[in-house]
Amino acid sequence: MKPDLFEAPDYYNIDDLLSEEHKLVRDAARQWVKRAVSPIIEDYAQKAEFPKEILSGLAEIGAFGPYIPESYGGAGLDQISYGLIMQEIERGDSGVRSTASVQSSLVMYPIYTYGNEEQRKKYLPKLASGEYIGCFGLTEPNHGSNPSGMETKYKDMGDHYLLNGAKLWISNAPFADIAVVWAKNEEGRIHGLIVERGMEGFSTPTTHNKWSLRASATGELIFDNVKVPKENILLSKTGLGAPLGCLDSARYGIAWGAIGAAMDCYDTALRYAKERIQFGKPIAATQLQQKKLAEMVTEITKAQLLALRLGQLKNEGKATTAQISMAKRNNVDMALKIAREARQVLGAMGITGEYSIMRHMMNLESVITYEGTHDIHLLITGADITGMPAFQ
Ligand code: TGC
Ligand code: FAD
Repeated sequence: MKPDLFEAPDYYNIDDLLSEEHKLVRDAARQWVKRAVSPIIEDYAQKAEFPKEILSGLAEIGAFGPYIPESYGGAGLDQISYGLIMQEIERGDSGVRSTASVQSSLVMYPIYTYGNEEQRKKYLPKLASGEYIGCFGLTEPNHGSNPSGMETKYKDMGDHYLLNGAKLWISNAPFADIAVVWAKNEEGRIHGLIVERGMEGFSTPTTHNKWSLRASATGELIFDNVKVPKENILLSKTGLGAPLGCLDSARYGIAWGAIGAAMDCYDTALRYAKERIQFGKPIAATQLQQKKLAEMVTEITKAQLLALRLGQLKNEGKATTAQISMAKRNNVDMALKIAREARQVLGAMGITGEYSIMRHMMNLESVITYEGTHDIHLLITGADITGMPAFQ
């Protein structure tokens, strides 16, 4: 793979709207990605393996629980810093950002928000340091976009809960130490349970043959009469709103992360177009390639402004689920379109692992599907503006 010469576009001087802390956090993450992710990520993607050696580095840049208070081991940062960290990590690879998103928003967030003090103290510091890696089980073989139909269930056996069912497409599952699992009780009410590796009847087979997010480990969660201790239930919020609340936080991070992938594709294509000579001049001097590059930087700039405003709303506790959906949908779609265009700017070289673009493009095919598909986010916006949900 080529050396990482990345320079971030900032066409509208968005840096001027960031605080010194935001820039420090962002720059530390950017340097770390250049140093620790870029040199190795293509090899890991080619061999379809997650680079576990980067876990401690992710913890050091504050990627595990950026907004979780320092008293629980988190970085105690605001939502814009969280977004900027996700942007920088996804600039390296969406699969690495996935691991950070799941750990922060889908495992630490529910334990912090819906758990009790004992659970927070037991799990959060270890998750923040990367000593524990977590995963989040919502999707099932028969229930993806409509998780309310989930079949995974648990029974109160007096001194423990008995958990049965299966989850599919679970990021980090193959090596996770703990899983936050959403299951129905005997009355059909959804609860979160913390399941630990090693509990009898709990297994996590790996999902193979992915063309996308190859440097992220994906797997199943199988629960065959798993005895879950009673102290492992998350009680402060129940019902579908509990997992959906976690998704709000993860989708927000993805809205920023997608900008990173898009920036990397744009920057690579711009540099290549200036250097590649055809018909006696750089292809960057042709109108057709300029159209591609000019549209890319325009769309990145719009996405940056959307994410930044959403971050301000999130800091004020005012961002709605529908606003988050709009940003996730828009920014991931923007990044995927840019990856496809950037790939063409590089001609045949664009299909090789010498450059990051094709890997980003393949990764973004998952990002546009997980955390709510492109269609589902459109329907969330539609329901919000009309008051008439059209999911069924
Ligand atoms: P609906 O009737 O709309 O809502 C059910 C209950 O939940 C409440 N609610 C929320 N509460 C908190 N936060 C939110 N964001 C909420 N959204 C809804 C709602 O008020 C209601 O409460 P109540 O008290 O009235 O019961 O539910 P629905 O069944 O009609 O479904 C709506 C829909 C389709 C939008 C939703 O289910 C959905 O978002 N589906 C997409 C599923 C999804 O995103 N799955 C993601 C799995 S995790 C993942 O992909 C991780 S990838 C990570 C990585 O690797 O980076
Ligand atoms: P389906 O719900 O079957 O949808 C299929 C198609 O139908 C889509 O195009 C969809 O938009 C469309 N559709 C569905 N409903 C409607 C409707 N009402 N109207 C119109 N069109 C509709 N899940 C987890 O719980 N945890 C994880 O960590 C996790 N990680 C993932 C990692 C990867 C790499 C991938 C690919 C997925 C992951 N997921 C995870 C699962 C992901 O959230 C689901 O794939 C996603 O929610 C969509 O569900 P589905 O694949 O079952 O598609």
